[in-house]
Amino acid sequence: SSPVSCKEAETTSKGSVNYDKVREAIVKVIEVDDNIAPAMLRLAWHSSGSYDKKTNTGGSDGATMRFSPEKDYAANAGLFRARDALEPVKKQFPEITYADLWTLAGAVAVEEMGGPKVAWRPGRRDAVSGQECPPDGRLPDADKGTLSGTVQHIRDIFYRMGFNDQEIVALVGAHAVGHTHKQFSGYDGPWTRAPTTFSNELFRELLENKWTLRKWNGPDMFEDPTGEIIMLPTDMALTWDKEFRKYVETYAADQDRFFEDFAKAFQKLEELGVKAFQEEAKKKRGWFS
Ligand code: ZEM
Repeated sequence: SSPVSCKEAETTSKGSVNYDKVREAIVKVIEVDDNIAPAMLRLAWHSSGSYDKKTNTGGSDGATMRFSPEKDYAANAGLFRARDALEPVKKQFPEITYADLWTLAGAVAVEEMGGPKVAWRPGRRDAVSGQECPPDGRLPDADKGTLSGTVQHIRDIFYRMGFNDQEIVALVGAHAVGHTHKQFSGYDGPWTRAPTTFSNELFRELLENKWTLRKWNGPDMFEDPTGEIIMLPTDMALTWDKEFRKYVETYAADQDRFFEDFAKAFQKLEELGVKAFQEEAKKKRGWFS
């Protein structure tokens, strides 16, 4: 008998999971506190956005953010809120993997906030230790000090995952929902006045409001004339770079188009590096393509 390989030691969701029931349980968690929905969306993004195309490492497969060192990376500060909120759902449905649960919660959160339906399918494994954690530094910083440096950084990070400029702008449209938190990132405030409604409002605010650098002793950040809503340097950069701006304008004018493109890009994000899906695609392609 052969020794147990790493792969066999990992667990996958068992066939018996009723995903509609899991969806309902996630919805119930959101109904208790709708501020958790943006945090769930961010958990799904940060567990998936660690993917590196070249080495085919990182990504949602494994749910490695349960472990150190990944859970302690500065970029992931505050995401314990979403992980903890989903723990009772995992207890109720122990057969689902964390990796499937977190990505499903991201899709359900988008839908519950009034966004598009995101196609989602199960098949992600759970790693059994932090050994598979991706290295720190794979998620974007909100500021690289200069406009050109910040624009280049956004492209470096998202091209590494396999996204193009249009997909980048669509994905960052998620900042229509949620808040920045002083205690987690140093930034402070929501991007829109409807932070639990998924919409194209980030793009409309970017183009139609007046943004100036906030005068405070926190990190460089932009605010509107009321000081109540904010933009990160990376958000502003989408309007200052000519290529990015084209898509900001398209999405500001056409929410349906934004929803369609976001749903596609977000499904792609959640499926980056998922071994079961890669195997399936390989089989489908066959030998010669
Ligand atoms: Zn975010 N994001 N993000 N993002 N994000 C924050 C919060 C949220 C960047 C970033 O630095 C930050 C994407 C892309 C990028 C969400 C979703 C998605 C915060 C505030 C920061 C600093 C964290 C805090 O203080 O709690 C950067 C630099 C990005 C790319 C350039 C993409 C892509 C997302 C989803 C598809 C969401 C929903 C939040 C709000 C979380 C919450 O707790 O309310």
